[in-house]
Amino acid sequence: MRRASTLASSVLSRTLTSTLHDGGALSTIKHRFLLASLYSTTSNTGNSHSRRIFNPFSSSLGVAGALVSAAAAASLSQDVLAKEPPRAELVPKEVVLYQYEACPFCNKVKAYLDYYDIPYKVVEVNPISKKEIKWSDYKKVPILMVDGEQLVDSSAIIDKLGNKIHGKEIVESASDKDDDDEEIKWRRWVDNHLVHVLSPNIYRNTSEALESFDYITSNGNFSFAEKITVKYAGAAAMYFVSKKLKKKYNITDERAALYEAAETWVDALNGREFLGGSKPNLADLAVFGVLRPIRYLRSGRDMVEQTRIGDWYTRMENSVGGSARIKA
Ligand SMILES: N[C@@H](CCC(=O)N[C@@H](CS)C(=O)NCC(=O)O)C(=O)O
Repeated sequence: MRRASTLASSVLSRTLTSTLHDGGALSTIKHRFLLASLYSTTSNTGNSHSRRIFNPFSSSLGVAGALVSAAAAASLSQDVLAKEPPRAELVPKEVVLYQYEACPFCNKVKAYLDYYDIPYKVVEVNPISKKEIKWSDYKKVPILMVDGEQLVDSSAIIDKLGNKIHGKEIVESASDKDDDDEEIKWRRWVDNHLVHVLSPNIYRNTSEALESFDYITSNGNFSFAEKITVKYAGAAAMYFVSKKLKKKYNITDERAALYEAAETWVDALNGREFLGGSKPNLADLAVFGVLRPIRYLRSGRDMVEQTRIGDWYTRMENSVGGSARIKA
């Protein structure tokens, strides 16, 4: 009990202290509590629907949503479901993702691995101790180990892995490419805009903050004492932090900003099934990846009810298919 209350006050004080600092501190908070855990699942199941059902928030509407998605999947044409798996000899032998299940950047990488059916193991990092990545100089997640090589930073990971599995010698990264490139432009929009709209939404009020932390603590790597304390202290702290984040990113109405982002994305599709045309490209995978952890939270359900994004999202679920995750 004493340990729990000490932990709670330490969590709170760390979080609140961070709010008094500048943007770097805000991102620390985001990492520790929001992104860190919101986007994860420590369950060892490898299937995207079970991942959603595992989400405690998906209890009623979420499960129904997953079932509807499954039915929609079954009715989709083979064309949409067809993927282009990499040549077997180019698939890495061992891929390990160090992640927070709820981290949008980690989920972006997972969407890529799932889409290309690249088997990967997951190591869920404890966002407080980070002991699982003590061996690395890089202190954020995702970290992707590919046959012993450490890759960091979600967009760079995807570019480098893409070069490997598509057999490209020259490492071309997103930052080398032109701003006019549509795929690049929207990948940048995900990193520079979309991810910042998510936190104020999932911590919008006390009930949504608790819903998010219930998910975070149920799926992240926390000790028993941390689970209890982080859930309540974190939810309370993030409720206040999300107000700060709104200011930082000039968001007045967080839901309006989320809906606007969803509509902006649908406009970008311009009637196409995917931004990539008949198949998802890296921008489709990035948008899908960062939205996946919130899809069956209140904010994600609202987004799908209030905007036109649902059809594209369902096409993406079907196209990405089940998780390629294997047991660690
Ligand atoms: N630009 C990086 C951002 C990664 C990032 O900020 N990750 C957060 C988790 S969502 C993190 O690890 N923060 C550090 C922390 O938790 O202390 C990427 O795209 O991978």
